[in-house]
Amino acid sequence: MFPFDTASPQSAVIAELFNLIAVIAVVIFIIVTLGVLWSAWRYRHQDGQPEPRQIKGNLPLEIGWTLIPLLILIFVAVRTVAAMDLVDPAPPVDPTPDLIITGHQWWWEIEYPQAGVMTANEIHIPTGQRLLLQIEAADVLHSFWLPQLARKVDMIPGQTRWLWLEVDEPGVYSGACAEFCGAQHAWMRLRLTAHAPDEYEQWLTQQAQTPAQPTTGDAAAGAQLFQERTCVNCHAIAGTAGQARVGPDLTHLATRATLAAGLLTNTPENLRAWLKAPHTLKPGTLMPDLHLTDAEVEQLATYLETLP
Ligand code: HEC
Ligand SMILES: [Cu+2]
Repeated sequence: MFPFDTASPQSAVIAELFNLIAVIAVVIFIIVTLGVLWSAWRYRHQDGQPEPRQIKGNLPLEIGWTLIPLLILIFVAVRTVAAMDLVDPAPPVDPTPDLIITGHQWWWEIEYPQAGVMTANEIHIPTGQRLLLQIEAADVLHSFWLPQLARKVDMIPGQTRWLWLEVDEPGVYSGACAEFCGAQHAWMRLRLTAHAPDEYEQWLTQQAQTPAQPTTGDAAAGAQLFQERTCVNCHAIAGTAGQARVGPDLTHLATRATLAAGLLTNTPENLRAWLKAPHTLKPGTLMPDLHLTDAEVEQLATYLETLP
């Protein structure tokens, strides 16, 4: 979980470069600081002491302190370019993304174009495969960042960027938006689960299913409300008329671990609290408070929970 722990070949290369530059910088810092302290002490004002020897125009010194930093910088530049080449090779000419990630104020849209799966805020991938991510922004600048796995990628409206992503070990990895994007920037969290390949296939197959719409009870009443109470203008649920992409896809909401981009764990109580008063929980969120009655909240939540 510690952000300096690496969990992908790409982040290992980044960490190695970071450590190398940090060591060089610390050594230079120590040498310069000791030099400054020593001269300040050695040449401090003392009565009767003559002016120290002046070194203006000393050719060997001037060549030395130009050449040494130049060589250090060339070394760092060569290592940096080599690391960039390993971490971030150019995408193929006609790229087919495995995932499309779009930053929204304040949540992440996650699409698996080949499987036709849409989800939000929680990425699932198989281990040991190099995936190509297409990175987009819907509204303002965001930045896609999974510290243990890959470099940061600025998300810029109207510009497509590409990122290679690969994870060695199954597990859950945290990420966040790394570019200030408005009031709830801090609650734009990301969660990546890396599965063994067969487990991943199960997850993907499940997500690709269109759930049956309920026909009785609270759940059916909730389905009706979902179409009537403007939810449908912003949210998609597969198998219904709702196909909007203003807010997160809710088809398989019940399978997600969190709500509202990491703000809440996905429990029945939290789902109801969110529908009742999204702005109390996430001030400024673009999900409107629709002043639902407790009965309506209950029906909508039951509906969303019955869609597996
Ligand atoms: C104007 C567009 C809009 C309308 C209308 C709207 N929502 Fe939302 N909804 C959003 C946005 C945007 C978010 C993401 C909020 C965030 O995380 O900041 C959201 C989040 C949610 C979430 C949490 C999803 C997740 O994956 O975290 C649920 C559940 C939800 N809405 C249900 C509803 C229901 C039910 C209705 C109708 C009563 C509704 N919404 C109406 C825009 C809307
Ligand atoms: Cu953001």
